Amino acid sequence: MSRLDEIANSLLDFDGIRTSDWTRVAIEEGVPAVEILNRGLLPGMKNVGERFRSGDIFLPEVLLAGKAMKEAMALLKPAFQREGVSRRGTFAIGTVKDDIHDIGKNLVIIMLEGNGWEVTDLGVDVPTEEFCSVVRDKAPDMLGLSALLTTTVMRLQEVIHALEADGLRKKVKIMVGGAVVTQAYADKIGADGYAPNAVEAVELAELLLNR
Ligand code: B1M
Repeated sequence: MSRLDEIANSLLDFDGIRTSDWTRVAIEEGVPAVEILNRGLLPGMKNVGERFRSGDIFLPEVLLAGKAMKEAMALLKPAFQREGVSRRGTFAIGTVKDDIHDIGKNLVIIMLEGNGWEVTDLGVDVPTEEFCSVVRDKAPDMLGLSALLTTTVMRLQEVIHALEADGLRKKVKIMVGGAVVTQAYADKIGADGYAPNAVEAVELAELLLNR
């Protein structure tokens, strides 16, 4: 079994120690961070999600897998930075109000930082007003909004409306993402862009910055 399969399987076993150990081994053996992410951690987490949806596993197990993924991502962060390039722009990002999912957002952050962006992480369950005050006070080039639930996706539009009402909308480019978000929804609410994953988020951020 390859290192990357070991990583994916350890997530399915909710075994954070093994996930971190195999991630460390892969890094030491020179496997690029993006490979460890795309061919180890992400397939493992996808399977966890599928098993959760089909009722094979329950929330405590998902939490354990999420924690294992977070720890492995912390190990990958320096590798992403080493493999990254020069400084780009500034990016503030958070998960919208009533939503505490942050694994995907944190991945986006790691990839952005690894590609030279200066990122402010606003965290999870971020009130709409906080997104507005960050744009007002910190004037980032980009604002990123993440939503994972059908019950929180409407917050994306809420933030855009609030920025418009405060006269701030034109001051920042807005990127949205998260499992429940689609390109069609992003277009409908007037976001500047949508990315389905962390790799494309970085590509899109660069595109939007230069637009
Ligand atoms: Co939650 N959860 N969860 N959960 N959880 C989902 C999202 C769900 C699809 C599971 C399911 O039913 N199959 C479902 C949502 C259903 C829906 O609304 N359509 C769900 C539910 C229902 C819930 C609770 C309501 C469960 C409950 O309490 N009954 C609850 C809600 C809590 C809340 O937020 N208020 C809940 C709780 C949790 C945990 C706390 C246990 C844990 C979160 C831990 C954490 O994040 N720290 C958790 C997890 C882990 C999941 C699943 C299994 C995995 C999510 C994940 O991390 N995926 C998830 C099932 C799934 O998505 N398959 C599920 C890996 C991650 C890398 O992908 O987050 O999609 P993702 O991010 C991607 C892209 O979306 C994109 O790039 C990332 C990297 O490629 N992306 C962006 C994300 N943000 C972006 C922003 C961008 C651009 C791209 O620009 C700004």
